[in-house]
Amino acid sequence: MKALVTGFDPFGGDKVNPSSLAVSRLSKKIGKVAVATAVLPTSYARSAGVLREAIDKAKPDIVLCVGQAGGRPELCLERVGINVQDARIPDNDRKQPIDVPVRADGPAAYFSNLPIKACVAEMRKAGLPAVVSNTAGTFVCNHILYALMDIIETHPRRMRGGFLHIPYVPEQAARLGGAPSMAVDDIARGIEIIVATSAARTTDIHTAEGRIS
Ligand code: PCA
Repeated sequence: MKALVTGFDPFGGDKVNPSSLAVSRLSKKIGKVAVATAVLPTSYARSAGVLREAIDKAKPDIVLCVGQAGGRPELCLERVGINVQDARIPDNDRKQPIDVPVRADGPAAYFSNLPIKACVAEMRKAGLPAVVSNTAGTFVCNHILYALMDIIETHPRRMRGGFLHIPYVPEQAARLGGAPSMAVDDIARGIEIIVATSAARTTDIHTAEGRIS
């Protein structure tokens, strides 16, 4: 079995993006799963094309895209990508779309088809704070989750995919004062647990992870 794990390049004036830092630390093999990695540009226009090329090259069974959600305190495994782009800040191409669909004729949303609740349970068992998140926002990370699931939906090969939002790393939080952070090795461990759990099972567990907000 093969997995592709992607991170993003830095955006919004930051010098690092913890997602690509964590992805660069992954083992080449997680159990029996061979792991390929790629870094996507934080660009609405270019990210999905780079992802598609990486998928064509790696031919993965599982695709996990990872991105920074500065300010979130936990590993957030996303449930859904929505068909909207609404940027609060410009992307790395200085583009700032407002209320534009990811795919004009696409469905309103796509759900991740990874066993997200089982993955969250396994991360917690390993001592990592993790949650199921019901919004990936409306910036490039939501865009890529939607685009990934759209690729999977229309691809001849069966694949499963999802998206992990991660906190700042301590070196970012040290500059920001008061922001929650997580060590990059813990983030990498969380990613490895998601890959291993997704490889081990196709169905999810039936536990309540719903939230009021
Ligand atoms: N986080 C941004 C895009 C790239 C990244 O790492 C987001 O949450 O949309």
